[in-house]
This record gives sequence, structure tokens and C-alpha cells, in this order.
Amino acid sequence: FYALYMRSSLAKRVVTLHPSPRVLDANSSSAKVSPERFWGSYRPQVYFGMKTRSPSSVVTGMMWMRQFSDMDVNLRHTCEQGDRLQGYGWLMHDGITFGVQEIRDNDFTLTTEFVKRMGGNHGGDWTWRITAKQHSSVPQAPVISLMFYAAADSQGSLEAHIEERNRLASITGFSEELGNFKISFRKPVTGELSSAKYASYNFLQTVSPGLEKLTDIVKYCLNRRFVYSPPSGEKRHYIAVDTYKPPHHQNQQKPADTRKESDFVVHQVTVQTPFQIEVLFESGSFHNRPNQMVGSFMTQELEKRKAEFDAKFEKTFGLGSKGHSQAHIKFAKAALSNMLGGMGYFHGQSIVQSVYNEYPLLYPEGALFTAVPSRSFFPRGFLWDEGFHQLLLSKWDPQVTREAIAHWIDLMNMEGWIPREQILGDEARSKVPAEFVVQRNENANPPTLFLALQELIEQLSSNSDNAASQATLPFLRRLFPRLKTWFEWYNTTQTGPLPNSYRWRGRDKDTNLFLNPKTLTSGLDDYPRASHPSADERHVDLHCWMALSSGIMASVARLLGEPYEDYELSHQVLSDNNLLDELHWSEQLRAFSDFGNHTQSVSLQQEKVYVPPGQPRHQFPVARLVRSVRRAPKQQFVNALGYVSLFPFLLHILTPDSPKLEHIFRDMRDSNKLWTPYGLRSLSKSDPLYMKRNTEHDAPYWRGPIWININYLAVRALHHYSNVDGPYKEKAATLYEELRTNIINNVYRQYIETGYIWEQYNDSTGRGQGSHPFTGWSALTVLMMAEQY
Ligand code: 6A9
Repeated sequence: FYALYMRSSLAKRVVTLHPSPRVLDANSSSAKVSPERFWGSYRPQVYFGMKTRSPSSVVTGMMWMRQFSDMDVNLRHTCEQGDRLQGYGWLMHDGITFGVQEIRDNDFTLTTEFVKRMGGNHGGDWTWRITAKQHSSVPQAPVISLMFYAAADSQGSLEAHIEERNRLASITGFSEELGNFKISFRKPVTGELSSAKYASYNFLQTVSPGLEKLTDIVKYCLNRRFVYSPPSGEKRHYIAVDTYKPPHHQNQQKPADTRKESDFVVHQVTVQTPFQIEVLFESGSFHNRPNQMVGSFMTQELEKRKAEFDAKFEKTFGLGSKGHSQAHIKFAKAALSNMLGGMGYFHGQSIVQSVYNEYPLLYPEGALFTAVPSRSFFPRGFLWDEGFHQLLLSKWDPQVTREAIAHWIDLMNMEGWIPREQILGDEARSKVPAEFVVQRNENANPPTLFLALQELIEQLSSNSDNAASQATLPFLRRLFPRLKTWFEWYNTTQTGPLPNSYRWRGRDKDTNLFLNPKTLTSGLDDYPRASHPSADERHVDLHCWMALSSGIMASVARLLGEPYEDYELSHQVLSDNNLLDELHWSEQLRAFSDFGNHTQSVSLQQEKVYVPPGQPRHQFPVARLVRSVRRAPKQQFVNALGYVSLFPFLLHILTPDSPKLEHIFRDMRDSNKLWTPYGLRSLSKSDPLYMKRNTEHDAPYWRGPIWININYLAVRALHHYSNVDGPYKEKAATLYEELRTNIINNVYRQYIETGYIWEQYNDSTGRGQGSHPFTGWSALTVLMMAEQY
């Protein structure tokens, strides 16, 4: 009985939040406290949509489709790589008041713009302007349908107002946090001053069980029975939303669909390009507005914000004064804007597993304001990605960074653990295969939020008169109790076998199914580690993350007048170059290395399936690839050369006079090892696992391709070592120039050629690959252009 009791109370710890006061007040994102940031493009998973920073916001969005095309119904809504758009993303976005996005479909381009205006008590008004233009190569101007919608999410109500039989002119609504509001749909025009164009109208007024169902509902009720008959042109059938009756009876068994059904209203307008349409949101508590923000007023507002954006961009990053070309600057603006436009506000519960509970448990409800790595493929928060995102965003708007860090840190449980991947709410969950949803409480992820904190602290001392950065001190004060627990969590749960060594938990368990069992928790997934995971391992990257983190902990504590000596001491010990040598320098590799139970003699082989003589072969399972181990593992250095070996340099732990720098620089500059014309590859070309698959279904990921976050750290470190005195100063300076130029040029060139910023880059061709758009940490290119580290 006692054992059982223990287990269940331990299980409860996993889903109990940290007891310290939250960094964020409960209402800190509300319309009252933060009206300017209430509405935003906080739905990065859709091509165009807005919501408020509240738990169950009324959401607005847009779907579209091309009419009369040979292809099947091509409804666009959530960002999907399968849509094969030529490119899309924010070209300008200030993170608060406005944004300009360009979406290039096959034969037309949609520009989606929004401008907000403050007033009243509920976050004010906004206007959208959608401009559609056909591509010059297209013989006939396409007819397209835009479907604007509003959807409630378990609270609030929406009412459709119809004019001229089937044109939804406006939606009025009410919700707890928005009060009364009205959304008006203006008619399409060719240009600002011209009269309305011929258009066909349809609408849908129904209910939805959840936001992840909106696309399906629209698809389900599309009908070809409508006729498009422009004054001068043939009559043709087109596809539009028709009546939709929710299938009550069919779905009653499914718990997901017994949720409260919420209003969902769609306005469809079908019109030939070129055209421009405006949608206007007006808040009921906003009285005495000087004018409606439409037409020429909207144009003026947009022009004003664009000019302000350009000025702030130059002031912040100075790319013009550094002599970057206009084309490069435009790219950099797009990279920053897409990071800002990729900020999401999520709400919901993680699903977590510890050794103490038999089945996964629901984590407490929480909110997360975060940037996302990729709007199409991973539109949700990832812990170590966020530290890199905030390195860029903190230069633009430190308030964004404080709020993002605060949200993440407020998700910590009483143990000090923060779930690595945040899959909050049904909409987010609908995008993730079941096997990836559950988060385990032994699992870490690099504590990169310390990098972002380091930046905030530096801003505090460098521009001490700047109000924007002064808010950092009170923020740190509230953060500190949780930060201590977070640091302690790493420092106790991720320790290694020897004093002052560290080990990532959570490596793959089925050792023999993989060429090398993965370490997802390190962020470097399939980067080679000890072939046989064991408690004897020590990981050099984690050692360096801890050296960095203890140093930042000491700085924060010192700033706050808190005891800092222990952190300072940890930092000194972990940064001791002799200790690092003892634990991690491999004389054989002449590089820093992990240590563990390891053999290099592994390969993937067809599993032998025993077929008894005389039996038909097809009745037996297909042979899989499994690992064969030709020589038994033993305790030794892993001797893989790549990103992990660079960490003592990447995080500035080597002293400037360390002879190890010479080895590191030599390996970095060697084209047979890490150097490419496009950036540093993740694993040496000479490593036995270079570009090797991990299973037949698992292609190489961190075994060769070029990743921009680590390349950013490398450029930053070269900058550091070229600015401090030491025997390698000159070498660092040369490498700095070369590496920086290679990365900037390639990421830029790929963007121009393919329309996207990518997850990673091919080390032999420089081609972008993996998910796209992946502005995530690839946008750090902007900081390299600005030379701000
Ligand atoms: C798989 C697929 C629709 C892998 O950028 C996020 C992470 C990084 O933190 C990590 O370092 N990415 C990197 O190695 C992407 C991880 C995506 C996992 C989700 C589910 C969903 O399919």
C-alpha cells in the first residue's frame, strides 16, 4: 500500500506546477493590461488569420481556392507543404500594429495586409486588405474565391447579416474578452478608387466542434451547383460553400466531438483577378472613431507603418549603413518579419509520462506565447528552438522576448521540468502523430533560454537609459525563483557518471533497431553518440550548456543582489579547460568528444528471417534492417567529429590561448571534414556515420547537413575569439569573414531561388532542404548580416 501511495503522489509531482508566483500575472495578456498586443497574427499555422491572446479566442481567418481549374478542389487554409505554393511569408511585420504578407500561388499572388488601431477597452479595431494579382505568364486572369471566416471557440456567439439574398455583408458577435464587435466585408474593387467588380457571393452559417475541424467542414459542404455569370462572359458552374448540417448522430461516440459546438460563419466571394478586398473589424467599445479605416485611409496608414518599419529596421540592424544591397535587406526584413508573424498564442494541456504513472497524464492547462520553427510543419513551441528565436527578436523588441521566456518558464512543474515540445490544444494536437505527442519528465532539451537572457542582460548594461530594456530588471526578479529550480533540475537530473560530467537522458531504447540510437533531447537528434546507451556516458555539448547556464545564473543573481557564489563556482569549475580536457579531449581524434560504451563496428543489415525448408517464403515477415555489431562495445571516446566536438569553442568556454583552438580551426576549415562553401556541416565528411541512414525509414538529419543555429554560434564564437587577445586571433578573424559570407550568401540565394528559408542546407549543393518555410533559427542570418552577437 505504501509503495502504491508513493507512486501516485510522485506521479502527481509531474503534473503539479512550480509553487513560486508566476512570472506573468493571470491577466497580463488581456485586452485591459496589454491592449496593443491583444489582437495579432497569432495563428502561424494558417496562411492568414488573427486571434487574441486569450484562452479561447474568437478566431478569424481566410481560406481560398482557384475556380475553373483542371485540378481537384484546391482549398488552401492551414500552411501545408503539400500545397506547393511558390512561396509565402511576411515581408514586413512589426510584431504589434501591422503586417504585409505575400502568398504566391500557382498563377496568382495574394498580398494579405493588416493594420490595427487602438480604441475602446477590447484591443481596438483592425482592417485587412487582400490584393490579388495574376502572374504575367498566365493567359487568362483566374477567377478565385476568398473565404473569410470567424469562428468561436467554446465561448462567444456570432451572427450573420445577409443582404441581396446571399451576400454576407457583416458578422456581429459577442465574446467575454471582446465584448460586442462587428466584422464587415467590403466589396471587391480593382483599385482604391474604382467601383465594385462583378462577384458572386455565398455564405455558410453553422457550428463547429473545434477549430481543427474548420477546413473539413468547409470542404464537406462545397457544391458545384452555383453559376458564375459575369456581364461579359460565359456562364460557368463554380464551387462554393452550401448548407452544412453538423453530423450530430454519427459522431456521438467520439469524445472529441461531444465538445460544445461553437458558431462558425464563412463569407465567400468569387471574383476575377486583379482585385482588392477589405475586411473591417470594429470593436463595440471603441466610440468616436475619426473615420473607418478603409480605402485611402487604410492606404495612408499602411504607408505610414511601412515607413516606420523601414526606419526602425535600419536603426536596429544598420544593414544599409553596412553596405548590404537592397535585395539582401529585403530578404532580411522578410526573415525578421516571418519570425514576428510566426509568433503564436497557444493554450491547452501537454500529455506527459513519468516512470510513476502507468498511463500518460494531462499536464495543467497553460498558455504559451512563442515563436514557432516552421509555420507549415511544426507550428508549435520547441524549447531549445525558442532560445535561438529570441536572440533575434530581442534586438527588435525585448518585450516580446520577456513575454515569451516568461510563458515558457511559467510552464515549469514543481520538479523544475519544462516539456520540450509544446502541443497545446486540439488544433495543435491534430497536426502531430500520436507517437510524438507524449512528453517525458526525464527529458531535457538544451537550456538556450539562457542565451536569450544573456542578451537581455547585455542590453541592460549597454543602453541603461533605454526604457525598453529597463523593464528587464523587475522581470528577472520575478523569473529568478523559477530559474533557480530550472537550473537545479538540469544540474541534478542530467548529471553524468563522473563529478562535473553530464549526460542527456532519454536516448532511444531499442538499441538494435538503429544504426546509432538517437538523442532527441540534445536537439541534435541522430548526431552520433555512444553506440550502446548507458549510464556511463558523458556528453560534451551538455557539459558546455551547463558551463554557460551557471555563468548566466551567476550574472542574474549578482544583478539582483542574490547569493551568486555557488553559481560562480560552478561556472568556474565547468569552464576549467583542464577539466574539459580530462573529461572530453580525445587524443586519438584530436578533438573534444563524448565518452561511453561504444564501438564503431556497426552497420545496418537485413534481418535474417528463418523460413523452414519447404514453407512458402511470403508467409513470413519481410526482413527489416537491423543493426549488426561486429566488435563488442567498450568504454571509450566516441570519436565523432562534428558540431558536438565544437561546443567548447561555440559557447566560448576555451580560453583564448587554448591550443585546442588550433585543432578546432583546422578541422573547421578542412573541406574533407566540416568546411563547405555554404556553412559548416554537422558531421565530418570523414566520419563513418557521415550521411548514413539510421533505419531504412530514417534519413540522415544531423549527420552532414548544414544547420543555421549552430553556424550562428560558430560565427559568433569566431567574432569573439577575433576580438580578444590570443595566438589565434588572426586565424579567427579570417575564418569569421569567410564563414559569415558563405552562410549569408547561401541562405539568401536559396531564398531567391526557391521562395523559402529552409530547415537545413545540403552540404554538397547548398540546396535548402527539410521543412519550409522554416524561418525558425535560420533567420539568425539577419544577426550575422548585422554583425550583432
Ligand atoms: C515530428 C511530424 C506533420 C528537429 O525545430 C524543431 C525540432 C528541433 O528542436 C530539433 O533540434 N526539429 C530538430 O532536430 C523538428 C522536430 C519535429 C518533430 C515532430 C512530427 C509532424 O508531422
